[in-house]
Amino acid sequence: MASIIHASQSTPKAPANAKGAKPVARRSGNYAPSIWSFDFLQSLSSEYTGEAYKARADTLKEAVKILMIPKVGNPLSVLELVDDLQRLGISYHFEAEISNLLEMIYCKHYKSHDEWHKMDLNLKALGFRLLRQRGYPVPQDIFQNFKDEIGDMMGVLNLYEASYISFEGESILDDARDFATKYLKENQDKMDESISALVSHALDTPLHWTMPRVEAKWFMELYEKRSGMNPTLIELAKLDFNMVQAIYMEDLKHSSRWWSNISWDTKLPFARDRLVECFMWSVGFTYKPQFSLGRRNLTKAVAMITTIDDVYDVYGTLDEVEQFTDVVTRWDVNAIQELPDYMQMCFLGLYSTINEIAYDILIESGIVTLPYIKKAWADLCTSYLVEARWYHNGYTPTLKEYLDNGWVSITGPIILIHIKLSTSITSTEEILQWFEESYDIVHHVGMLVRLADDLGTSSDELARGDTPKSIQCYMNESGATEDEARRYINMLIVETWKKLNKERENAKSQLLREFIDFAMDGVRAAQFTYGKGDGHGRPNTNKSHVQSLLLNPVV
Ligand code: LA6
Ligand code: MN
Ligand code: MN
Ligand code: MN
Ligand code: MN
Repeated sequence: MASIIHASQSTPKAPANAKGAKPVARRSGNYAPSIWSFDFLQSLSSEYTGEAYKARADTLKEAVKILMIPKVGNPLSVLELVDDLQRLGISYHFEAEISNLLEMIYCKHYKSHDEWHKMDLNLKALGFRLLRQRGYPVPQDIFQNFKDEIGDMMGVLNLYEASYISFEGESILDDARDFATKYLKENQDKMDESISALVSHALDTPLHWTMPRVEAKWFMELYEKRSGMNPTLIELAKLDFNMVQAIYMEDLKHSSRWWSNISWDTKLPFARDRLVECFMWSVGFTYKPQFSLGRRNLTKAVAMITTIDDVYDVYGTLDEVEQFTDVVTRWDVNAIQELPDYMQMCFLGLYSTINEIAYDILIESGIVTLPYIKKAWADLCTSYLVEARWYHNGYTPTLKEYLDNGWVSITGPIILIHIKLSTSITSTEEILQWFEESYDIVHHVGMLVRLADDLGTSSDELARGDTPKSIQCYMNESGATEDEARRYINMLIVETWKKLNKERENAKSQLLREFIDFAMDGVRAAQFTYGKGDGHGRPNTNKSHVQSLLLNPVV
């Protein structure tokens, strides 16, 4: 394992090591600087803020509610409208209307097996996906004879998309996914251009795994060119995208002021400076305009996580990270003088920011949440320490050992706790109930984000010296090649999604369903961030998406 060792003279002051003698040998991340300056971020502004835009958007929404939704007739056009609204990123304005439409469609066409033979594969598959995504119990048996029902390409494409909303053990859907994937790949040269664009897009990432904002941006362009497209919908979609983007800009500017004030980018130069990339995560988890507080708090959390992760993985000595874990676990500001200089800044920055987040939540909801948040940080640091010990002892864990810790160390739990507490809480009892009900969901999300992160980051991590990740643990215990290990990890991702899908169907309360929707969006953000490499650590990987989602309005 090649690791790049640097002496510490580039830091502001070499931290004293235990014996106070020779300089401490430290690894380096060799991270590229941020590509987004403070001044640039503060200069962002959008024209889409005034009353005139809001009034126009309201008019368009009314037109959709009054003139469009009540007029759709047959089941296919109802489902296509719902699908279009979702893909255009505006379905959240019509939740009640969509619920009514789907309830009607479900009762009439999907509830009773006797109705199924009247539908073609396309209608079955589109309805299956839209209904199951919202928790309706449509069984996989609807596709019992799918191979005899292959007709047009749209049917196969919708079957492909539907097959991702599967549960464990549903072999018809596994077959359907394999079949449709192969069929679409093999027939791509025989399709119309418009369908071929949809198919390539779907084969790259199925809809169920796609970040809603990314899909909206992509789909608007396609929809606009479609014959029979609705001008009201496209105008609303564009306007809404731009108005929501204006809110993101304010959230981002706010976050960037905090990041500049805390000064970690200059005072802790060994760590990644990735404020905008951290903000992208927050949009991934909560894209809806009303969740500004959630996005702002989450951005702070992710930025601090990114730096502290580098302390454990790259910069800190084992003694130092043992000590840091202890101080965070005790949440003891009085212990700060015991820490090396650079860790004093880490701890006090963390301590102040977390206390402030808890304070903001207290103002907003009247509820004391600090005990839960600081416990989450203690758990995170403890999981980081486990990995640091493995690394320093040259130990390769089994895949199971690794993942039992890795779902925590990837920050699934801590991020979801910040989201839950920053979005919708009404009482302490509700928080306690949430902890109980959400444990499995949080576990699955942590696993998925961990596996996606390992696929995208472990090559760089190993090169700089880091604990073996899931791919290497699996190779070590099974003798598999890296390719085989990556395929195995991808299979685990499909299987873990199935568990998460089941949780969505099983969720009894509206609050839990809303939480799972955040959680799934977070997994989508992870698959997006790491789909083409390390989109969090290497700033150019997702630069064009930052521009397209956060900076440039749609025209
Ligand atoms: C991952 O970096 C990192 F810094 C994150 C902030 C992960 C983001 C996950 C979220 C927000 P790295 P490691 C859910 O790949 O060391 O270094 O755990 O993480 O593999
Ligand atoms: Mn900077
Ligand atoms: Mn790391
Ligand atoms: Mn780490
Ligand atoms: Mn990683």
